[in-house]
Amino acid sequence: MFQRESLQLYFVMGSTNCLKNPREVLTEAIKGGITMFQFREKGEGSLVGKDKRNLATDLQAICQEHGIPFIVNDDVELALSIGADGVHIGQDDGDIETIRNLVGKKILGISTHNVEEAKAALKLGADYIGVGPMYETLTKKDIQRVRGPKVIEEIRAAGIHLPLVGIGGICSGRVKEIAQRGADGIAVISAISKAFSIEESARLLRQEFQTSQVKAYL
Ligand code: TZP
Ligand code: MG
Repeated sequence: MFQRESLQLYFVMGSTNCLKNPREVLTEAIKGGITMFQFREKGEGSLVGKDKRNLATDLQAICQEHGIPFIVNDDVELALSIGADGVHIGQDDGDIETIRNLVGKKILGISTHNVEEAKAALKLGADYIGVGPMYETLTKKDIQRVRGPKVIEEIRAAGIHLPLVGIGGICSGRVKEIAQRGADGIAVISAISKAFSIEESARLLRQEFQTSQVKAYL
């Protein structure tokens, strides 16, 4: 069963986001307190085929060892073949209803940008939604316009209580305004993957989130 508490500090990454071995990066991030992990192997220079699968299964094993849910971005086939805990998809990653049926009881996360998409995700049976981009980011090139944390408030005001994480450009100092608007967590790539101390960065982000979370939607 998926628990919204798992979203508190959702670390997303693939090999191209890392300055050293992604296995080490993930291990340190777990030590620092991440609560969920998404394998997002995409973009220029990313691994494909066997190499991608090998990295996925290595990272999955690390997550399993520590009881951290392991989610695969986009690649439903990979997720199913290795027995991942779930899949995360965007608005353009195929027919969401079909994917919901394919993944069955596994966790399904959907990227959304506004109230309409959040409503649709709820209808289609998403277990959680990612909402963004909260801020400008250099990590993803094809982002839609920045919405800011306000969109979280709009989604909650529309009566949508789905588990929700903010994503995009989130770093220490920017966590409070997301937590206070009713998010269940933050999803981050570079603030953890490129940190000087990955463990410390994760610890700080989790602490910042926990101290300002508003639990109005539990
Ligand atoms: N989706 C919207 S913004 C983004 C994704 C995957 C990138 C987030 O990366 P960072 O480094 O946390 O800004
Ligand atoms: Mg996608």
